[in-house]
Amino acid sequence: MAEYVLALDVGGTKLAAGLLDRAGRLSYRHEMPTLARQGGGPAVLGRLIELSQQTLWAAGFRMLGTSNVWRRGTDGVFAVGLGTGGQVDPISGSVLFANENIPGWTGMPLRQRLEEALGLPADVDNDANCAALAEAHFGAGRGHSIVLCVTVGTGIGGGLVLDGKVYRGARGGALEVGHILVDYQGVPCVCGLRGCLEMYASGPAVLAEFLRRHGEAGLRELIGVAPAEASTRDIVAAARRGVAEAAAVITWTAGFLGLGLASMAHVLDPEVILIAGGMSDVWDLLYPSLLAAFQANSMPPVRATPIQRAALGADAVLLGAGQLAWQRLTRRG
Ligand code: BMX
Ligand code: ZN
Repeated sequence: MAEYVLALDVGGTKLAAGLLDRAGRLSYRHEMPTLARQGGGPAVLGRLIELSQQTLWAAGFRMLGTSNVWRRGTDGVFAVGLGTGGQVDPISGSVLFANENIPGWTGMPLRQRLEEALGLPADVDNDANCAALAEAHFGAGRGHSIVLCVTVGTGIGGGLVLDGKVYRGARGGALEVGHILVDYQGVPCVCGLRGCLEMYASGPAVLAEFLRRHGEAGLRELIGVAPAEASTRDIVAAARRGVAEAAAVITWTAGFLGLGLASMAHVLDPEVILIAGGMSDVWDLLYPSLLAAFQANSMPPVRATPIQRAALGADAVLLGAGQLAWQRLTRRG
């Protein structure tokens, strides 16, 4: 008899789902694009529910009557855990505020909708909180009691795990570290503020800065891509080929990340800082400038804080979301 929970991840770019067993093994992983700008929040929720059902069906599970368990013979899926972009009320499981990376997500009663659609008890938390929980328990944060995990992808998210528990703040809004202001008169942010770290150091910020510097002609001539098809990946690939203008933008981006991390470290003094999310795939390109900026902008003793690449890769949010669901089942006994 095998026991599972369904783990879900809603990011600005992709939705992911998988089954997690008690030992932390993930299986039946499925993905689909978020298409955040197509149909708004209700459409994203519809796709998430479809992905959930597909994942359960593909693994051979069926919901029998009103049992509140998906069954495959004697195996069962007993709960669902979701990590999503946006600030989440951990009690109601509703989105308190999501920025324009997921339009129409603010106010979405996610726990209630998932419970209705899937017939399973649901827990919901911010995606970066989930990644931090997973890294602290199973990843690069193991053995540390104050772990700050910063996810750098479509957005920049943060999670702080203190003695194994996620710190959520008074209202569920803690660790929105992508919105630390690094230039108060700077670039308008998707959250409505101006000059947020996310506008300088996220994945999309790399492409945006390249365009500010070199325009569409620069994309064609220096990178060799048509502007309509260009992505941050193209800039990264060009930097690796030795295109100096591309490498300079990545260095600039990493510098802002280091600056932002210095502010976080001054507030939190974590034992270790972990960098997760899609941009951690280019760790070798980011790390030297990131570390230099961190050290140049921080005071002793926090200047000595180790900054490391997270260990769980693209599955960190799923592993943490599943962990939330397992924590609920364990509490219930
Ligand atoms: C944004 C914000 C955070 C989130 C972070 C990383 C929204 C929708 N998102 O700053 O809550 O943790 O992005 O999100 O308000 P990702 O989409 O890059 O995974
Ligand atoms: Zn912002």
